[in-house]
Amino acid sequence: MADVFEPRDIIVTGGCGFIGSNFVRWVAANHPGVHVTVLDRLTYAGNPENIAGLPGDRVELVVGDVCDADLLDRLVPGHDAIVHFAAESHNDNSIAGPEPFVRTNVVGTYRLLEACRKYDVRFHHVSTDEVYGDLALGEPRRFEPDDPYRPSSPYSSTKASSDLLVRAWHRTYGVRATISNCSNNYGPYQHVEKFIPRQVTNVLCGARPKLYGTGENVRDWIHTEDHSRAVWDILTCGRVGETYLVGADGERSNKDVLRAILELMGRDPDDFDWVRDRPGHDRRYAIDPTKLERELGWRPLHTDFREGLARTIAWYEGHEGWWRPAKEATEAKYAKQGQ
Ligand code: NAD
Ligand code: TDX
Repeated sequence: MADVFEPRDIIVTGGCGFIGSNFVRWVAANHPGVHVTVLDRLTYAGNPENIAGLPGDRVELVVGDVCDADLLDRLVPGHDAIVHFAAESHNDNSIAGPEPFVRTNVVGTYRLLEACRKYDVRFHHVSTDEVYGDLALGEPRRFEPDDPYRPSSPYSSTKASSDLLVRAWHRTYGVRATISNCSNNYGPYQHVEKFIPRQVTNVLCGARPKLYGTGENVRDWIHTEDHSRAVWDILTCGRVGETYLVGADGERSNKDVLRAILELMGRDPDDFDWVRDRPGHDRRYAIDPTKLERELGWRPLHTDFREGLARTIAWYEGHEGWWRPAKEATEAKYAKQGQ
């Protein structure tokens, strides 16, 4: 294990999105001595309500763009670390319109790396297992940190590009950086465009869930709180320059997840529509988290997926005021795509 890094004043980009806001709430609850500055542009995916109610002397929101170099010059000096969650994150959106993905995910990461280089600030880059492409259904192999990059979608190719920038800024300029590549997250505050919240809120609205293609595609699910703990462990105890894969042995086909949602919501498990497949749809993701477990002693705590799913469904049932405003526009976008 590397020397322990003890940050006191961190910037969390994208801290009003799904995973970023869960991370900010987790840090506020578990590390009360740490001050968090959230830098978030508040796109359609960012919602300040996600971090509402946290103590104002410990969590501060700056509304701004990670691509804005002047803003970074004002904001970054004096902080010990940047934890970078901000991104355009939805594959289907990247297929419909890739430009914002190139801008935020590639240029935004470049600007943050330049600020870290200039002000000697530590950087943790939050990335995805999708940079490794996909695996065949049914094969035993899982992704490992040194696997080649083979991204399939505009989204995953921009995340792969940003990972490569981080690796280069570490090697060439000595920026103190770490990278985590995580599998599919689930939990509260996830936007209704994503698979699990879309299906749950469809059922709550009286609409039928929508399954792409054959429904055989496999995703490796992890509760977002386990991801938060992993990011913290890597930031504070990980070795600079290293990549850690984060996953919780949660492989399931989309069809199985959808049937579980319908069962837990008291519906017929076959009561859904098959819709047009995603172009270039990755077949299977699966993470080997051995490095994270061996080096940092991280283990997932949310090991019962069905229970986590039931609690997530209950959260959406109890927070209609949170998801309802985004639902109609999201479904209108899907309808145009035949999905
Ligand atoms: P999200 O779409 O819910 O949130 C993204 C946040 O970034 C939003 O608050 C948005 O306002 C903000 N943002 C977007 N562009 C910005 C810009 N130019 N400047 C400042 N803020 C900006 O995303 P998420 O699902 O929470 O994902 C967070 C990170 O985790 C992403 O980097 C994503 O690639 C990665 N990741 C996600 C998953 C997953 O399952 N969702 C899995 C692995 C990795
Ligand atoms: O309505 C749907 N029906 C359906 O069958 C939707 C929205 C999705 N799907 C399928 C596509 C995928 O196989 O469900 C699976 C999950 O889809 P998404 O929630 O869009 O996630 P995915 O494309 O796997 O990417 C997610 O995990 C990795 C995040 O959105 C990324 O940000 C992260 O990097």
